[in-house]
Amino acid sequence: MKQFKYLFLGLGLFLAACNSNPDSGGKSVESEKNNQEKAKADSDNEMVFIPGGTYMMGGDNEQASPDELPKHKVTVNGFWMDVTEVTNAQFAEFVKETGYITTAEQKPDWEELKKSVPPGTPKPDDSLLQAASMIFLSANEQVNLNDYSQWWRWEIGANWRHPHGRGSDIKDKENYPVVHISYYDAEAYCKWAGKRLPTEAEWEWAARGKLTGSIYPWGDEPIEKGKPKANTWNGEFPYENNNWDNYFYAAPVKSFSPNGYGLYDMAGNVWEWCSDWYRADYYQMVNKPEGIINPKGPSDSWDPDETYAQKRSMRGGSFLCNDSYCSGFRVARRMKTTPDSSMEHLGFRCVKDKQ
Ligand SMILES: [Ca+2]
Ligand SMILES: [Ca+2]
Repeated sequence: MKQFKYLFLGLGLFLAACNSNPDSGGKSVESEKNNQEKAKADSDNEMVFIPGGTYMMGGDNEQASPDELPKHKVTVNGFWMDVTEVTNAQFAEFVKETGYITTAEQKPDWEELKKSVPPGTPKPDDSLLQAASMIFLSANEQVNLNDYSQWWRWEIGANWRHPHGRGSDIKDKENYPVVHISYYDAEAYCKWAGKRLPTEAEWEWAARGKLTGSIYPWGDEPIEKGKPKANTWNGEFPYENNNWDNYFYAAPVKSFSPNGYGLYDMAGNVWEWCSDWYRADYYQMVNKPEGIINPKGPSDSWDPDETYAQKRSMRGGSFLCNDSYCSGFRVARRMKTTPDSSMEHLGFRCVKDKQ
């Protein structure tokens, strides 16, 4: 059992501290409802143009971890970006049209899975190799912050339609960010929408919201000073959340003020996939006096903590990040996990090239 637990922690765990309701009415009622849902998805499908520019990419304060350094000169071309994380309504539209089935809704393939866990890990029992995803459960007391099993659980039946497991649903949560989305799912959605995932360089440039060298999308004011600025974890993770920002789990998109470009929830709410492979030493590879233009990430992945796993990058932090442990809501903070991972606090937004 212990090995099994480790197996699934290896699946997608990173330092994370840091429906429809079937109508009983006739077809016309159902059709009307579908039209309304589509209209809602369309009206929410808003993008904003992020002008190109040059900036110093990387950590801005003493919280910067080694993979955020050195700060280096990066130029990105202008692009369009979704103003919000992709919502349940938007993702539902995609699924309705394409019949897409997310990674979390499929029985895991052990041959694929074993590439993401320590070599020699034995195959778990078939009863456990079921369609499932990682859900968050708060602890009752202070726990070892290196032991992710204290607050994450591999939950059979958890997926985007059931964010907190089989007993939960997304009824009346059309404008919440879709979660339990793997990299493959995010990529498929963006492609369907005629868009793509942002690079880390684009994401960070956009998150900075016209500010230079600031720690957060709103500037340098600490997260818990002034008014709530993002959906994060207020208190001691993972056992005490005083809900100062009013949301224990995910919040509806646009619940907090946007940044200087009009982008919402670039800090907190849910983590957002980027297109880059993750390498801890990537910034050293691209640190050149003349700078680098439109970096798209390395050609392979390297995470010194789990060298056997190939990981993609994600940005922005989530409702599980607090300042003392994860500080994922800093614009420069990098995070990583394997592309087949799905979790209750992991979603995405898309970008589109200038046309
Ligand atoms: Ca919160
Ligand atoms: Ca976010």
